[in-house]
This record gives sequence, structure tokens and C-alpha cells, in this order.
Amino acid sequence: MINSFKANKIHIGIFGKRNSGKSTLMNVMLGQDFSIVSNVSGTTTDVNQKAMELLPIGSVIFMDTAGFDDVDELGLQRVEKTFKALNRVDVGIFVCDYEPITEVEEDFLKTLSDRKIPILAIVNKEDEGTLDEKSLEVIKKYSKEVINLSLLSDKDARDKIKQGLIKILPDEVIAPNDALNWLVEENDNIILVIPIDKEAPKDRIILPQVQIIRNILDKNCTCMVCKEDKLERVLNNLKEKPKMVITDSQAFKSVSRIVPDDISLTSFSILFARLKGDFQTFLEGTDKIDKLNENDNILVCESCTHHPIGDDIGRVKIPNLVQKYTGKTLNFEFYSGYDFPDNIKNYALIIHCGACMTNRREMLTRIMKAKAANIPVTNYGMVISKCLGILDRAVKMF
Ligand SMILES: Nc1nc2c(ncn2[C@@H]2O[C@H](COP(=O)(O)OP(=O)(O)OP(=O)(O)O)[C@@H](O)[C@H]2O)c(=O)[nH]1
Ligand code: SF4
Ligand SMILES: [Mg+2]
Repeated sequence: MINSFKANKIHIGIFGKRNSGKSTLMNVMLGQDFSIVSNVSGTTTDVNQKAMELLPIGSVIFMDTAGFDDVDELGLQRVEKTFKALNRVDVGIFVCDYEPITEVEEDFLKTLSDRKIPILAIVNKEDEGTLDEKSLEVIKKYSKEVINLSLLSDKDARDKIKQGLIKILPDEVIAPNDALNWLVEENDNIILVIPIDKEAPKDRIILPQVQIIRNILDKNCTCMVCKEDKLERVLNNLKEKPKMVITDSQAFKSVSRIVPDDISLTSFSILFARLKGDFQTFLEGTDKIDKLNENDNILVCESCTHHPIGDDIGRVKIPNLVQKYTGKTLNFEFYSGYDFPDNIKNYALIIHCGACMTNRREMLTRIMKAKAANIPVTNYGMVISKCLGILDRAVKMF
């Protein structure tokens, strides 16, 4: 399953004139000495690429390239390779320093822009000098975002670049709308379990469930929908084993008893953790529940002011579940709305809602704020599964 993710990695090309700091940037992002860095102009002679999991954005491939201003015969061949790399990139990081922008640099920016490749411009070596206003204007003309920094001395360089990427990545790259990607194949049967209790909205089913049904149909799979008390009957009546069962988190415990171990089982909110946030970050954040201390402060955060399936999941059910699971008394604070609180440093954990009313870019910005403050963050679905002791099963298929 994991291998099939490769084709879908976000390709990030690093471009710039020789010695601007491209390889340094690559190493900063990778957190390791991968590309050779030196003050000799033209050190990188080929396209060096490396895949990584760039939390919270997802799977990416960074591509370090040779400077596009190389001039001798061999240099021109290198430049050709750099230009060829443009065919593979989803987004370009343009690296320059404080020296005035040259014609070659402007031409390259124009090429990226003509090809509709979003540009994040990094004006590097801030420790040594500042770029003139005229050059800055040229860069701004072509770039979606410009960041001044020093890759060598700025400790936050990596986070600043990640934030820049979150801002400029195209919607379809940063927020795929297919929650079932890589999980099902054509003709698979999928069962959805939707409890209709007093909290369910009248005469309709909620947006995340509708979206999953649409995803199932788009994949030419078959979708069966039932309440939890009918699940056993549906399973018994099926001639073919279903590929997966997806349940509302609140029914997870009873559903997990009914669904045999050889059938994948997960919840709507865990599927949405991939679409609206970052699965890995949330999974790591969930670990914090085991390390909570008495009286720790926990922020329960909802992206909108109204929850369509009753207002007590965040305020009552999650706090009760976490306290019962940990056996500790914890202080829960609640926040709902389109903004995110500025001061989060006093929280031991942030538990976020499924974020169905917001987009992934917004969620990633929140995750980055939490990461910058070193606060673990997770979501409702993962917390519920964890506290019910079924998280391992719910995430097994990913
Ligand atoms: N002062 C200063 N020097 C930097 C900074 N970032 C990179 N350098 C230095 O600039 C030089 C070139 O860095 P590289 O990362 O090799 O640059 P490059 O763009 O990959 O160069 P080529 O591969 O030759 O095209 C090295 O000596 C780096 O240490 C910075 O923020 N400040
Ligand atoms: S955005 Fe959050 S709080 Fe609002 S309906 Fe969706 S899951 Fe509930
Ligand atoms: Mg280099």
C-alpha cells in the first residue's frame, strides 16, 4: 500500500543561481547532510532528489538542482537538466541572496511563472546583507510568497519554509478530496455504519459521510449503508467479503466486535484526518494521552461554532472519555471559531474536531502553530479510538 503513495508525492524543485544556497536549503529541509554544500560555484552538477515525509504537509520529493546560470559547455548541459526537472515539479522554491537580481534570474522566474508553477522565493543570506527594493519587486511580481532568511543562522528556517509551502501549494495538491485514495479498488464492497440517534440531524446525513459515499461511487465501488444494529445482518447476507467497514466513531466499539478481524475497519473521522490535517502528526499527538499528568490543560478546538451532530462531543464526550481512559482529572478548555487562539503554550495537548467545515490549508496552519509551540495535536476520531482501545485496528490499513 505504502509504495503506491510514491507517484503522488509532492515534487518540490529548488532552483537558483550558483552559490545561492540551494543545497543548503535542501539539507535544512531534510535535516541531514544530503547535498554537498561549498562556496565553490557550481558544486551541484545534477538533479539530486530525495523523498521524505514533511510533516504536516505529507509525502514530498525535494529536488536540488544545478545553478541555472552555469555558462561553460558542461555547465550548459547541467542547465538543461535543471530545465528538464521543471516537467516534474508541482512547486518551485527560488533561492537567491542579497545581490541584485540578474537577468538570468528574472528569466527563470518568468519561466516558472509561465508554466504555472507556484513559486516560493527565499531571499537567503540575510546575515550578510539585504536585497535592494527593485530586485525585491521583481521577485514579488512572479512569486506567491517571499521569505527573507538566513539558512545558516536562522533556527526557524525550516518552519518558515514549511509555512511558505503551505501558503503556496495549489489546492488540489494540498487538499485532495478523495478520502479513500490507495485504500480501495474498483468493484470493492464497502459498508458504512451510520447510527441514527437523537443527535443525528433530522432527515439527512452529515457532510463527511456524504463525501465518502461520493468517493466510493467515483471509484466504481459499491456502497452499503446501515445502522449499527443491522450490521451483523448485512455482513451475513453478503456473498463476498467487504473490503472495508467505515463507521461513525461513536459506534466504533460495538462495530469492532461485529466486524471480523480480517476485514479492515476504520472511522469517518480517521479517514478525514488524512484529508483535513496530517494523519501522522495526529497519530503522534494521540500518544500524548498516555503521558498526560494530573491537572494538565487540554484545548478542545472546533473549526466552526456549531457542530451538526450535537454540541456535546467536544465538550462532554471527549473530556469524559479521556479522563476515564487516563484515570486523571484534566482541565479542558474549549475554543470554537474560524481563528485559532494566539496563546497555546500552556496546553499539554490540542484535540481538534474533524474540521469538515474548513480546508486542509487552514488545518495545516494550525498544526504548524502547535508544532512551533511544541504542543502535540490530534483529532476527535483518533482520540475516541484511542480511549476505546481500538486505535491500532482503526489505523492498521494506512
Ligand atoms: N552567510 C551565509 N552563507 C550561506 C547561507 N546559506 C548558504 N551559505 C553558503 O553559501 C555557499 C553556497 O551554498 P550551497 O548550498 O552550496 O549553494 P548552491 O546554490 O547549492 O550552489 P551550487 O550547487 O554551486 O549551485 C556555501 O558556502 C554555504 O555555506 C546563509 O544563510 N548565509
Ligand atoms: S468543522 Fe468541526 S465543529 Fe464544525 S461541524 Fe465540522 S467537525 Fe464539527
Ligand atoms: Mg548546490
